[in-house]
Amino acid sequence: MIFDIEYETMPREALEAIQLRRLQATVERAYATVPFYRNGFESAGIKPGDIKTLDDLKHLPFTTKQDLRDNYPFGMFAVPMDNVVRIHASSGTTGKPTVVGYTARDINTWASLMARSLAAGGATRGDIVHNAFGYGLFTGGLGVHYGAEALGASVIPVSGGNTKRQIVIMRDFGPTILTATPSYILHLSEVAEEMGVSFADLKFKFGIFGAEPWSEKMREELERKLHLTAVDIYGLSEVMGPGVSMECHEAKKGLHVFEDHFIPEIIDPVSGETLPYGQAGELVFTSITKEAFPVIRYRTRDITSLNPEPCICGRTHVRMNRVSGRTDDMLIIRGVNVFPSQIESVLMEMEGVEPHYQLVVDRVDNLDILTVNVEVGEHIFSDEVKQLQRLERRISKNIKDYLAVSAQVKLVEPKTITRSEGKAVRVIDNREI
Ligand code: DLL
Repeated sequence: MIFDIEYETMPREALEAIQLRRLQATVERAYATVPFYRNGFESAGIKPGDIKTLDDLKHLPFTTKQDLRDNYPFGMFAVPMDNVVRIHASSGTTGKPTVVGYTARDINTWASLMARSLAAGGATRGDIVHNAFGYGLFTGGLGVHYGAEALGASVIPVSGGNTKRQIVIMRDFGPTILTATPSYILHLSEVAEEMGVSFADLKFKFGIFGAEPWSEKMREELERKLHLTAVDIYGLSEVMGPGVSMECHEAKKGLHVFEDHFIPEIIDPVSGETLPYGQAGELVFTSITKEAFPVIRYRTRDITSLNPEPCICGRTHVRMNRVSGRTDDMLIIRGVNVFPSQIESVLMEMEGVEPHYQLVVDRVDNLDILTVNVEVGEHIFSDEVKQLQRLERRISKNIKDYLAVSAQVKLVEPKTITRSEGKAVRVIDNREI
């Protein structure tokens, strides 16, 4: 397997020359083989030959999730089905799933990128990877699996669920790398505690967590509870799966985008204008090496910003700051924008509050009411009602002070909020649209 790690530290100019060649080839092929792209380019009055510099990318039309749905299931594939060796799909919360395909070469590229991601996160050949990302149509399980094998590590394909059995495996097999969604990790640590297994006695060195937003405070909490170094992994099935960008364990400060395969842009989600480095907006990706499912200016709906500063790890690839949320997860409560991850940061500052919460939004008499249900520890819950009410008021005040949003806070009994085995459902929106 070729890992192409030399690209990770390449001087900018050399990297950009490679990106341009790859972009031109991708645009040519998408135009020639996918009617959606050909029609889009034609409506915009652009021919593939017009892409002469990387900057010309911004003249190409965007691709949205709706476009993928309109071409469900295989309409965006750029190769005949004979050449497709794998299909994944993401369920999404509404509408049809988005379906993506991979050629044999795409699978190799992905495995190599995932090996590079795991290495950036601290893994090496001698490691044992406990892979608790779900296997199946979701890209997390198989993505990590192929990457770990390509790296030469030993992978335990436990997937999500059967949590007690997972704890026994962790104790008996001695895995050194843990991969899962942060919300499932919380659940795992809780079950371990119930079973009398302490993470301090396990062998984990690094936790590679992602597939959902998680705050810096949550990182601290997980590192403390699990006795490991936690790093963030990002990706989406439309662009490839996990391994689009990855935090290095040396800096733990933003995720390096694998720019030899993907070109990131940040746009203003309303005007579509490209934004400069440092400014937060919607992340857009163009794939430049994929065969079966190339994406051109795909709007991820994820909110972040890009940081071009050099990193202590030596990688020259631009970093994206951790994703704070999705444009479609952003709650607008009486005109104030708020992401669940911001509420999470406030909650996790508070003594006695557990990292299990859910936000419920209702509309009463045309007013949006945000309720934050949050668990507290056993010892707190047995306190007097008055004390609990005081804590509720304190949390509510902090949310108001930090985020300028009014919320009703409800402390709930330990273990009453549904635990997640994959991505947590943080928001229940009861408002009628
Ligand atoms: O979640 C791929 C993945 C698997 C990434 C395992 C990391 C680890 P999808 O199911 O298509 O793919 O969901 C993609 O999840 O657009 C983000 O909104 C969110 N997401 C993924 N990683 C992160 C992260 C996989 N590290 C969607 N931080 C993306 C915040 C994330 N959000």
